[in-house]
Amino acid sequence: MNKFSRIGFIFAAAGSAVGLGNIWKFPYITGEYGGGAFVLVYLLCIVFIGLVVFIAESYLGQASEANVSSTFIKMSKTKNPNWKYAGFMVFAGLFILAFYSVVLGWILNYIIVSFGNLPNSAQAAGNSFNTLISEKIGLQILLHSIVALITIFIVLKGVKDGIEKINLILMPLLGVIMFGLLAYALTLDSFSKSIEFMFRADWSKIDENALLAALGQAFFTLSLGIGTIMTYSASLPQKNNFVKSSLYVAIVDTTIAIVAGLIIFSFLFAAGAKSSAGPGLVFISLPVIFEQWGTLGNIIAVAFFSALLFAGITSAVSMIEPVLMLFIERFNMTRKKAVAICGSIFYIFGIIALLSMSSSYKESLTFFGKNAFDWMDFLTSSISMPIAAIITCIFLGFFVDKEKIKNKFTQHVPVAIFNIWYVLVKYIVPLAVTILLLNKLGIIK
Ligand code: VAL
Repeated sequence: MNKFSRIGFIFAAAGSAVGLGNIWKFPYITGEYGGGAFVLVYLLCIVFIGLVVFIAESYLGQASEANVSSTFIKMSKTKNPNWKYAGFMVFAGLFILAFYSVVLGWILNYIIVSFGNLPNSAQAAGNSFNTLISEKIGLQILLHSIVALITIFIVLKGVKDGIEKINLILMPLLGVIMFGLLAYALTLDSFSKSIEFMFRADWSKIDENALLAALGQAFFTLSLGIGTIMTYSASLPQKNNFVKSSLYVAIVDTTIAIVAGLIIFSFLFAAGAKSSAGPGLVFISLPVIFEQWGTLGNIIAVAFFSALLFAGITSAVSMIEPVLMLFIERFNMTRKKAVAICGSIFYIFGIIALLSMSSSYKESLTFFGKNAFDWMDFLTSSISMPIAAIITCIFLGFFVDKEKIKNKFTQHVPVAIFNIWYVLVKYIVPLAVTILLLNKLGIIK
C-alpha cells in the first residue's frame, strides 16, 4: 500500500476534519445557542471526547494497517471474526457524503453567483436560496453531479496521488483565503463584538440540547465514527507519532472553526444582521452583506465560497475512502469497481436528499416529519457517529490487549499520558456519550 508522508498525513487528516462542519455548521450552531458558553462546551467536547476518540482511531489504524473491518478483527485479543460488523460504520460516511455533496453543489452555485449581482435585501437573498433548493431541481442535480465527479476523479487516483496531492494543494489555499478574510474582518469595528459574542459565556442558553449539539459537532468536525481517521492512519508510516499528529489535526480543525466564526460574526454584526439565522446563515445573511461592499464584496464572496468548496472537497474524498478500502481489501475489488459502486450509492442518495427539499417531491420524501435530507444528517451525525465512537472505545478498553496498546503509546508519549487517555477511552467517554445519546433519543431524562 502507498503510504502517506508524515506531513501528507497531517494535511489529509486536517483536510478531512476541516470542512463544511467548520465554516458552515459551527458558526450557525454557535449562533443558535447564543455564542460564548456554547463555544466553551464545544471546546471541552473536543479535548475530552473528540481528541480521545481521534487518538483511538489513529492508534487502531496505524497499528493494524488495514481497512476498518479487518482492523477490528486483527486487533481484538481473540481475533473474533464477528468484529467485522464494526466495519459497518464506514457506510455512514457515504450517507453523509450524499447530502454533503448537495450542499457543496449550492456552494458552487454561490461561487458563480458571486461574480455577478448579489441580492440586495435579506428578502431577496432568502428568496433566491429558497428557489434554489425548492424549485431548481435540474440545476442542483447538475451541481451535485459536478461535485460527485470531482470527488470520484480524486479518489480514483488513490491515497498518495489523489488524496495526498489534492490536500497539499487545497489546504494551503484554504489557509491563505481564511487568513485574508480574517485580516479584513480585523479592520471592521464589529470584530470586537464578534470576539465578545464568541467568548463571553451566557450560561442560560446551555441546556441538554446544547450539550448534544456540541458533542455531535465535535464528532462531525473531527470526522469521527465513519472510519476516516482509522483508514487514513492505516497509511501513516509506523515510525510516526500518531498522538502528536492527532493533536495537530485537532488544533488546526479547532482554529479554523473559531476563525470562521470570528469572520462570519464580524461580517454579520457589521451589517447589524442576526446571528441566529440557522443553516441559511452563510447562504442568506452573508451574500446581502457582501452586496453592500460593492466590488470588494464580490471578491470577498468569491474567496469565501471558494474556501468553503476547498474545505468541503478534501472532506468529501475522506468520506468515501474508508468504504473503498473495505471493498478493495475484503472483497478483492479493483479501485475502479469500488469507486463505481460507492460513487453510485452516494450520488443516488444525494439526488434523493435534494428532491426531498423540492416543492414537488417534498411530501413523498418526508417521513415522520423529517425530510430525507434531514434524516440522512440525523441518522449519521446524531446516531451512527456516536454509536461508532462508543463501540471503538469499548473495543479498545475491553477487547484489545492493554499491554500492546501501552507499548505503542509509550514509544511516543510518557506513560502518564497513556494512563489518562486509557481511563478516558475505557470508561468516561463511552459512558458520557451513551448518556447523551439515550437522552437525545428520549430514553432517559
Ligand atoms: N469533518 C468534516 C466536516 O467537518 C466532514 C468529513 C464531516 O465537514
